[in-house]
Amino acid sequence: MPDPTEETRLPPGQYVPRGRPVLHYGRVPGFRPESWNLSVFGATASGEEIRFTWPEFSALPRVTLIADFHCVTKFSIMGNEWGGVPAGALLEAVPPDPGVTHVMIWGEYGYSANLRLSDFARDSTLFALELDEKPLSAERGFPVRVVVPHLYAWKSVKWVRAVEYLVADRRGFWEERGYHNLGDPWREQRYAYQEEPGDGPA
Ligand SMILES: Nc1nc2c(c(=O)[nH]1)N[C@H]1C(S)=C(S)[C@@H](COP(=O)(O)O)O[C@H]1N2
Ligand SMILES: [Mo]
Repeated sequence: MPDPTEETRLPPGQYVPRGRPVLHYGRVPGFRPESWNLSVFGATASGEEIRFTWPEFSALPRVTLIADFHCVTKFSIMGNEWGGVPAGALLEAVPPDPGVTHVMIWGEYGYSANLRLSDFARDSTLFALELDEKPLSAERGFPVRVVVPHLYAWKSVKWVRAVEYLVADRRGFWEERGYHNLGDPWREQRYAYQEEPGDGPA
């Protein structure tokens, strides 16, 4: 019998696979705590780039969040328990310039994903350091990944290293390669050809 609560939580066209698939482009990076940092750059209110060292970032207050995870290739991973720093806390620590409308999240090796500031600022958007009360595994994004549960999972950048504040929208890695600029799974915004005027950068 399908679990009826799970059924109403599953966006159109998605299925629940066995286990928890791991998916990414390229190889898994290493982590050196002495040289790791997380940079916030672009249109910050101060005009300065701010860099969090590993001791600084890992000491930020954390919350836990139970959320589902929807990959555009159609599998969904239900009920993940993430622990991490809310994106709102980062916005408070490093205020954006009033003209900021979007952010680009940068991972290791140049992977990137763009978000509207309103999507980034949601309470459910986290910089996750833990999954199921344990540090992330290397292939899930250790030490830190972004989690944006209300959008397709390609926006949930693993091995995150930077946040760029943008005053105009710009496409990230998959958004440049034919995927939808917004990526709302409930509206099945999978591919760029489905975009309507205003959904993407001019
Ligand atoms: N840095 C980076 N983050 C990434 C990706 C990637 O290729 N590189 N792939 C994305 C995609 S398409 C998916 S479905 C999820 C998969 O997360 P998981 O491996 O924890 O299931 O990571 C996302 N984050
Ligand atoms: Mo994905």
